[in-house]
Amino acid sequence: MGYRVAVVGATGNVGREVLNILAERKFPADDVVALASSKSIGIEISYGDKVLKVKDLEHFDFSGTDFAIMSAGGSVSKDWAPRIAAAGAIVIDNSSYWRYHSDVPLIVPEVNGHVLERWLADPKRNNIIANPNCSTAQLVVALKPLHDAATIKRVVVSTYQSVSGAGKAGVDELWGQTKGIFVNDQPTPAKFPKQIAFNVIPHIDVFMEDGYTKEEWKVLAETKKILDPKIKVSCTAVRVPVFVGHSEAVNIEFDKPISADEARDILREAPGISVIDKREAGGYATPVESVGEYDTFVSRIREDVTVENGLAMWVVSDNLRKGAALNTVQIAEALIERGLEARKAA
Ligand code: 11C
Repeated sequence: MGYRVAVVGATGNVGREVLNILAERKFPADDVVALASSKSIGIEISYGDKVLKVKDLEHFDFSGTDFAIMSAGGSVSKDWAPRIAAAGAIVIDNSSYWRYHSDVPLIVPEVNGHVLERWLADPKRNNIIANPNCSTAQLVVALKPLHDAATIKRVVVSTYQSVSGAGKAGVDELWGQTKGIFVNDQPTPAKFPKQIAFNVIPHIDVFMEDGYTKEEWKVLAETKKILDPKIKVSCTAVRVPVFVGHSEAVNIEFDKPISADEARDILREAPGISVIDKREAGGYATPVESVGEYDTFVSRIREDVTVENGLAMWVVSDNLRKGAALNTVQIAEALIERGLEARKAA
């Protein structure tokens, strides 16, 4: 018997990508339903070679649903995740709302999928699993195999984040400003705080008291929760005029030596990673090549000679896939691999 999946927030960039990925990966679903708020009822969206009509979240009966994959924003997740979970479905939530709750696992299957075994066996589990921020997901996939080889003490990461991380409004703003500049229209920032076309903006999400932004804090807090609370992380998060694909320049300090050659060999064998690292023009990954891919790409691996036991590298991934939709589907797959059975239809 197959699983019943509800995609909540199905009309958004990430919700649509969840449907694509469920179809592409032939997720063992008997039934997939697209849900959104009442204003989207009846909108048609693709699920493989089928077309689904969006249904109203408010009136959907979740009894019998196995997985609710939510990408509808924090306030919807805050209200709806507990209600859906109480109906017996496992909620896999893309928003940041549940990520930092101590009783909610924050999962990147290649990194801490093992946590799900204990979670599944816990009769008191609250049925909510969180998906990390896109910048964190690709970072921890690349750090994990290196951390296993030589314990990581400190990470300094600068992100180059695409506008799709800010949703459709971000994509539209880059597109509109780029076209406008060619006809001498003055760019009017709306979604972003400054002009994004032909510019970069060192500010994502709100400012915190210590001067870091919330986006930067998320990378720190989530890396600790997923990988190791002892790792120190400093992040500078920057929005760049790229449609899809986040990039990261990462400097890592280990507790013992690890050469660039060793790191390259380790990363080549690691799950979810493609190493593209020729020391020549074009011998590295850029965000454009990451679009539509499952893997996180690691390039420019070299020893950081400014610290003891240091490495530097460049990490690129499709932020709508590994950073969001793909990871949620992989969490559902990881639960099935660990023995979760489909519920009997209500
Ligand atoms: C961005 N990383 O690029 C953000 C989007 O906490 O899930 C995802 C925010 C989050 O703007």
